[in-house]
Amino acid sequence: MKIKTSLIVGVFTALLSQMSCSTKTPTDLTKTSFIPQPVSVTATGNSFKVKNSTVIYVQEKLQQTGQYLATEINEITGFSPDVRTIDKEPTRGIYLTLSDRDIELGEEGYELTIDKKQITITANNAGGCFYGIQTLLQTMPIKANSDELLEIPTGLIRDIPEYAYRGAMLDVVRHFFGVEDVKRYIDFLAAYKMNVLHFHLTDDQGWRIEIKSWPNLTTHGGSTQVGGGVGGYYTQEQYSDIVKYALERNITIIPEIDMPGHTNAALASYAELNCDGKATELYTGIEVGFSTLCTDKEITYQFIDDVIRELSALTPGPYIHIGGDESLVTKTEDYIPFINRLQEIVVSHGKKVIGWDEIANAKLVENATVQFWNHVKNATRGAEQGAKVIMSPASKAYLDMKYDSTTHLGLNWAGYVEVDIGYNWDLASFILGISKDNILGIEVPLWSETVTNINEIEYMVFPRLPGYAEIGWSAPEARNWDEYKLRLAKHGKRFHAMDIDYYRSALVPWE
Ligand code: TNX
Repeated sequence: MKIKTSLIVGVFTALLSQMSCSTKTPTDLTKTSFIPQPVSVTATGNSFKVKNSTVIYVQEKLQQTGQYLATEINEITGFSPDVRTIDKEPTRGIYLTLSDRDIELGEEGYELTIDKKQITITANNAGGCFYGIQTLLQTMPIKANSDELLEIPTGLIRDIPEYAYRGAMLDVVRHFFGVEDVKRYIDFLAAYKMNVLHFHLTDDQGWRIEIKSWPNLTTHGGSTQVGGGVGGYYTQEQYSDIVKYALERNITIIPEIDMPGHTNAALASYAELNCDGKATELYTGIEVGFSTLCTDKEITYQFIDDVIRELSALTPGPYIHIGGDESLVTKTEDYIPFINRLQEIVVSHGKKVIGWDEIANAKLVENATVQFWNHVKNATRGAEQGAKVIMSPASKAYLDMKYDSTTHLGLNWAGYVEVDIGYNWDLASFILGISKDNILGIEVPLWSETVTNINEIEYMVFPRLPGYAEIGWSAPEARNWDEYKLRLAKHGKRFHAMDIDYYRSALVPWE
């Protein structure tokens, strides 16, 4: 009899705890696995309920940001929240507001307050608000269960990025990717608070951006890719559409025209750009370092001026990337004056120069930025000239490096980059003598010799991208692999729900 009673009590308790488990409100904000890790998260133990009637209130200048949030909430819940412009603080709902009193938040910081009745995101700029939204979205599932109320734990988050430049590169030359694929890539960056897409638009295998004054660049030069496929290119309208899409997500597009090497597609399209006056054949292999513009012909500089002029007019962001890497068949005595003159052309069109680390061998113009990828000496030379450095060390940050010897895609010339290798390093201690003051931020390039479609992009990008985003956003003291891998594991569910084809690294305890 005694046994029976305790059994009944036991079963009853188990049932009760199961019931309370399935309907339990998530009330501890500090338990959310945010990536990147915010500067501070405080929980207040209650919850905000997102309902069909929830309204998004915005200040005048934040209408578009509010609309973005409404679309995201619609994707998650199926609700269609109203976005209303308001000029004083509401008493309930979600409120996006700009403040100019919180100087500490800088250009991109934000404060997110979640109360029982109201969620408020405050920032100095729309960009900061956008990041507050990204943090808020990480408190919600990618798709909510329709029969469950969406509840968000209450608390306060204050957050400011460590570095101003947090980017990824996409090589659309070796294999071409259409506008929709590029937009999906941009969405990935935005979700993890990255703010730059470096667009590698020209190389030996193709020219991917329409230049109206030199039409053969795309009609001929854009007509193939690695392996001999049909290639492709963006019209100027398509490029502008991508720029706009990125801008709405606080992402700056940095277009790259790689010169004087990596130019076979241009050399094949216009005979006059070659020193011998003969057009080359189109190229579909993956060797590097065999092509060069003819640095002592005047037409070369006319060509560059036209290209940079058209591209600058299409690009609201401050930078043009001039490449400058692996110009193995350009003599040093030609390379240096060429880069010097090229920089002047960029400046004359009102843009700032970025180039791969080799450009530090030339005399850098004011405000030039050097992108370190492989040569420590070049990065140091750049810093000595007063240039800022973007950190993209191939051995840590190349998204086209294989995870391990069994990875079916990617290259391994810089080694294998498992998820922990990609995460476990710090920008400011990577190169002796290059400290935080010299560094603009991080960029992770995805070269596409072996990557042919969006699923393959996803496989190389995930799950490494969130870790790079965290390196750029969160202070090194706040980062540690053993703790990070648990948060990353929780994001596996998000990748899955977003239909991202990610690499299931054995180092991460996926849920
Ligand atoms: C080196 S990184 C290159 C690219 C290749 C890449 C492959 C750099 C500036 N140049 O041309 O695509 O390696 O990993």
